[in-house]
Amino acid sequence: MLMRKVPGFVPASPWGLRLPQKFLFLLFLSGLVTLCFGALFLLPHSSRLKRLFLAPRTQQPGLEVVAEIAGHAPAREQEPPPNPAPAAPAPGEDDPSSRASPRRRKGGLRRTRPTGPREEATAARGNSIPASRPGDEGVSFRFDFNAFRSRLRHPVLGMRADESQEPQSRVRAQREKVKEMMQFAWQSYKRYAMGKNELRPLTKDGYEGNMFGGLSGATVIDSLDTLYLMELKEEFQEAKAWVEESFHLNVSGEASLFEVNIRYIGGLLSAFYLTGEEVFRIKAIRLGEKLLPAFNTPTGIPKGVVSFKSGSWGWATAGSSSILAEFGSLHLEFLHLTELSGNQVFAEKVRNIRKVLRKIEKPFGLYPNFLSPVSGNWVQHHVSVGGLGDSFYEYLIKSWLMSGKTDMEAKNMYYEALEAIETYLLNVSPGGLTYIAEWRGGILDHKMGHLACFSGGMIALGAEDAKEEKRAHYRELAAQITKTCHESYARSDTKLGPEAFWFNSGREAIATQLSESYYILRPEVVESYMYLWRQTHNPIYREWGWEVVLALEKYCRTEAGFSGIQDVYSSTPSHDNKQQSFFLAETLKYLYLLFSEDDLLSLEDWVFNTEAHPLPVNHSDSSGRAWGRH
Ligand code: DMJ
Repeated sequence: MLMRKVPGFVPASPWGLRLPQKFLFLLFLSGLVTLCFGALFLLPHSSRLKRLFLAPRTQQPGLEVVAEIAGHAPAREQEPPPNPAPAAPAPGEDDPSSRASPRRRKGGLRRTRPTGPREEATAARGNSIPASRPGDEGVSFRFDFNAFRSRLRHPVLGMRADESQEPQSRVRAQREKVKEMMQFAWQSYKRYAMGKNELRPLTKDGYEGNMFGGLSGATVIDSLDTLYLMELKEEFQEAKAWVEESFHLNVSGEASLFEVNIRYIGGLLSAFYLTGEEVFRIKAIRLGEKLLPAFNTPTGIPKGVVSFKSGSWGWATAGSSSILAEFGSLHLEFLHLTELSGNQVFAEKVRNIRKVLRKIEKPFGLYPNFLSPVSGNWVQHHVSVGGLGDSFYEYLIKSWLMSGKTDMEAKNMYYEALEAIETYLLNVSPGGLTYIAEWRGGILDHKMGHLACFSGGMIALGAEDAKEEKRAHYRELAAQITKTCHESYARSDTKLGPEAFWFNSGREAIATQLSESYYILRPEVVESYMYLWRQTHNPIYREWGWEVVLALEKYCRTEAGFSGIQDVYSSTPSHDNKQQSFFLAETLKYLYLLFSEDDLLSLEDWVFNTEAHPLPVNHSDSSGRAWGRH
């Protein structure tokens, strides 16, 4: 309605109020509105009122991720929001959709969130943290551990070759030796550094480092599955008790998303799948939730560093690019986090990463190592199958295998990437050694990092599913690369390999400077021996593995644990005073598997994450049910 101004006339308000009264009324009204909105934003996350006003969270059916894992397109393709949606409510958080489902209520599981670490442990033991999550049909989620175990094709620890028949066999003695090394590494850590991230064997104390955002006990979590499979039962119980009572997640530092994922999440997931102990499942999920803020970038490609500080957006304080090997090595663990929690957010995050990578243009079909999480463009054209790139390729072929060979997208991406690598990076030295060089915008660095030596095992693992005409070729390529990596060990004084080695001016498979001559107990070479052994049963791989055992004993074993060395070309090398957690997770595990029967953690049932933590393959039964679904 148009109000015309009449000079000298003060209009009464529509409610017949005078000016002072009207002013007071408006003042009161604005106060009330401010109060209401203030209250809305100050209320706790779980508040119903807040849910009413803020964007609703969507929960997709648990079966959708199984379909995705099984290689079927999800029913609805979802564009990732610029700032991805928050995680579905954490276990114990109030979720309105749970009220909508009488069937879910009937499940009767308490949804009280423990408030501190001790409560976490207690709740875990008593299974009072919910095993159920809402699906879109209101079907309660429950992970059925027994159903999962019944679908494995082999007993987890194998049929146990009848040891009494060959009590003195060499391979048995070799296996026992590796077990003794693990026991020694664990006991030294326990004695001098229990609860710290890693042991410093020379100074006989612990080391926290700055990769884990305040989380402790990396060595404990990394050791769980190795202790279990070596049947070091007492030691396993010590590790488990520490996780129950002392592994606290209420930390607030900045952590490497990749390292926390592969070591902690991977270690906890494996420990759960091997034992069915709820404490591992619950801690894995809780920790997974703490990683989600890292994905709050415009593209959904996570930054490398996540802040655990509450209320933080999780953006890294350092670095403007994300690293291929880091954001490309989340897929296996995150699908299992969804599997064990029913929370689709984890799977959505890695599905989005895959989508970005699939769409982006690749120079010559190669994947450069750095990507901007803001623009989604490559930052520079450095390509490597070693550090910065390595486990991205590994996770493509392992995603295919973990899906029960149904994730066609991963399979295609893997073989396409491998073809490009072969075309542009693969070389044979004048001395006949096959190696994968590094590529800088078209120029090759004729070097291989120790990290790149995992690729022999990866190519062997992928050979069986390649096109018929390529299979023998990939088997041979895997063997040749593994032989080259062995040469890098054989050409040193210690029979341990350097961090990087070159193929230049007549010098082949050796480091050219002291700064690349160190060995930090890395696993990649014995990892490839293990895969090549399982594929070929050529005794040479056990021989080469045994050479490594002897060298570790001679040069890396100290009075209080194992240590890296600073120069593999010195017969009296100095120690670096660090027993890396991956030595217990990977190096000793792969050596033990090398001297064991093939059905101990059979590759038909398990894939190893890039920290050697076994995660189960998705076998479905005749009705199409998979993993722990029933
Ligand atoms: C481990 O943490 C993992 O294997 C990772 O993929 C690479 N680096 C170390 C071992 O060298």
